[in-house]
Amino acid sequence: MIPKSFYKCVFRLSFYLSGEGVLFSVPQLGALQTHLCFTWDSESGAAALFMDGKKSLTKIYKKGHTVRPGGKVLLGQDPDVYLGDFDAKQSFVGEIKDVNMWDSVLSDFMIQDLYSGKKIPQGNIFDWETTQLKMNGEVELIHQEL
Ligand SMILES: [Ca+2]
Repeated sequence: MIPKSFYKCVFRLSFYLSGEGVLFSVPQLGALQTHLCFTWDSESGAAALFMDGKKSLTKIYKKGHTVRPGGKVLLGQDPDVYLGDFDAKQSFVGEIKDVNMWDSVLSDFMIQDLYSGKKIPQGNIFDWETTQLKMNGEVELIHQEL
């Protein structure tokens, strides 16, 4: 039996590509900002999560799967159908910023550079600075000087 206190310090982050997701157990998110990066290589299926620059064990997820172009990215929502059927109780409450997406797997060093604030080429699928955000519900957009 696992003691109850064990559950208090473990938190799950998951990544989904049509159907079953891949889950990573990580320390619980706290009041301080956390840097998260998820990598997935379609050819090998290698999937890993980086939390504040530290890499998880690699899992194999959807080897050979491909992602079609022209999709949409939803932040802070859990859609039950494509782009819809949202439930306010399942929405993210907190702060999200600097979300970028690349079409290739960044090296561990690049991810550590990102975490430590060094500039690396911005996401080539989308990048936070030039992406048009469309907000729904109670979302505040706050501009911060870097
Ligand atoms: Ca849902």
